[in-house]
Parts: sequence; C-alpha cells; structure tokens
Amino acid sequence: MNKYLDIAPEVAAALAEGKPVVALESTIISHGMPYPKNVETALEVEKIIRDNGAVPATIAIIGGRLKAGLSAQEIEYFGKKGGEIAKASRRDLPVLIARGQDGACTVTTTMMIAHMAGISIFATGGIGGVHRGAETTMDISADLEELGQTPVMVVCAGAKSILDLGLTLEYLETKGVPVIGYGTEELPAFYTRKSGFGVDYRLDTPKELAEAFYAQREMGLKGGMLVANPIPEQYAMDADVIGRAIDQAVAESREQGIHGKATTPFLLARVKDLTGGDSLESNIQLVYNNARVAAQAAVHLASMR
Ligand code: PSU
Ligand code: MN
Repeated sequence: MNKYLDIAPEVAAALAEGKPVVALESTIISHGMPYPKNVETALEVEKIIRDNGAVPATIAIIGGRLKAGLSAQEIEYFGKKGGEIAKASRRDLPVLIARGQDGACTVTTTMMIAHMAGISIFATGGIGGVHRGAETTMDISADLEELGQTPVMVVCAGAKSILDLGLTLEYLETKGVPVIGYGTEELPAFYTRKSGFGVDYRLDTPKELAEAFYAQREMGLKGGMLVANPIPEQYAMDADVIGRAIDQAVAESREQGIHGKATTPFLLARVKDLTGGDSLESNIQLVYNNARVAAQAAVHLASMR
C-alpha cells in the first residue's frame, strides 16, 4: 500500500470484506459551502450513504497524509478552516505531501486517492471541465484527464455552464470516457436538469450503472465513467436566472484577469453571491441525490464479484 495513505478502520474493514464503499470529495466542504452548513451537509451525505447500504469515505489530505475516510472531528476541522486549506489537484500532491500540509481534494485527487484505496465509486456535485474561451486560454480541468486514466465511477449532477459544456463533452469523448445520463438522454447542467447537449447513453437503474462499470473494469479499460444525475425537479433553478448569473461571473473573471487554479473557485463564489441562498439549497439537494445513486450502485457492484 502507498506509504502516504491512511484508510480509516471502518473503510478498510468494508473493503477487506468486499462491502460497498462510496468516496466523497473535500473541496466541496472547504471551498464549496459556508461554515457550518458545509459540515452539516458533509455529515448528512455520509448518513445518506449509510442509509443506502454503503460505507462513506470522505477523502482529504491532512498533515501530509492521504486520507480515505474522515472522522466527524476531521470533517469539522476541514469545514471550519474552509478556504484557508489549499485546493489540491494532481500537480499539488508532491509538495503538499512533502511539506506535511493539508489539502482539499478536487474530483481529480479524490479519484486518485479512492483508486489507491481500492474504492470504485465516488459521489460529488459538479466536475471541472473545458472552460469557456479555452481555445485561447487552454484552461481545461485536470478532472477530465483523471477521468481518462483512473478507473472510478463519478456520480455528479453534470457540469455548470461556467464551462463550455459542448467542448467538455468533446474532450471526454477523445479521452474515451463514457458519459451516462441517469434517467435522462440530456446532460444536466448542475442547477438545471437540461443543457441542450446529449449524453452517450441513458441508464435507468443503479444496477445498470454497476453492470456497465463492472464490464469496463473487467475488460481492464483505462479510465473512469461519468454518471450525470439530474437535480430533483423541485430543487432545480430557473435557467434564465442562473444563466444570467453565470454570464456575469464569467465576464467579471475576464475583466479581472482571473486565471489558473483560481478561475473555478472565483466563478463558483460569484455565481453563489449573485443567486443568494437559492443556489446553496439546490447544491445541497443535488449532492444528496447523487450520494443516494452512488451508494445504490456500489451495493450492486459489491454483489458482482
Ligand atoms: N465545479 C462545481 N463545483 C465544484 C468544483 C467544480 O460545480 O466544487 C470543484 C471540484 O472540486 C472540481 C474542481 O474538481 O472544482 C475543479 O477545479 P478546476 O476547474 O480548477 O480543475
Ligand atoms: Mn483550470
């Protein structure tokens, strides 16, 4: 086992017995929501995973250790420190680990650490992708490269239209990543159930998700699978309201010359401010919804060995 990896005892026991485990990311706790709502949400997500028959493993870097599974105290610590914690993508791991620092795991590093630990399914909110204007900025999230090389199923609510969703799908196609709509033929756009872009396949049950992922893994195919699960209807936002907020946030980021790893957090924070508390509630509910589907798929996957 990787000498920098700590698997929480409950997670290690579940993995040893072939029981279902679902990974969760920590950037959503430290950077995605305000304290104490972030901690409440993270603990509730873990409860939903348990209620659906799987063991949760929230993934983070604490004191230079790669953690698969956090205690409630560690989740509280992460939530309280919030944005002070470094956002950790693939390129950040060597220095953070060597220095013994903390890191908030993005989709990229959560996939990496989940895979190191032997966890196959991961639930989150939204993924990074190809940014609008990437044809000149070359701003393409490392999340897409990770999906292209690490065998983990990522259950999300699609991607926010802070990104160029069409180019994001093109990139995933190039990397050989199956994009599955859960109960839908259309890629959801996080706050809304529709985006105008089609997915590769529609699957309707957790069992079908597990079977597709199982086949991918048994063939030894490199790379992950993206499951896009639309936000429940009653929590979806008005497409015009959210569209205007996103357009304004993108325009401000260009005016202010925001670039590199700061771009996504800047856009997410501006969209949140411009839409007030509504977007926070939607965000929380879609994560709960993804946790349910991921846990149910993990239960089926665990029975297929
Ligand atoms: N998109 C969202 N919510 C998020 C993120 C992206 O709708 O919380 C976070 C995730 O942790 C994701 C990361 O992996 O931002 C991508 O950052 P970047 O675009 O810098 O790769
Ligand atoms: Mn980027």
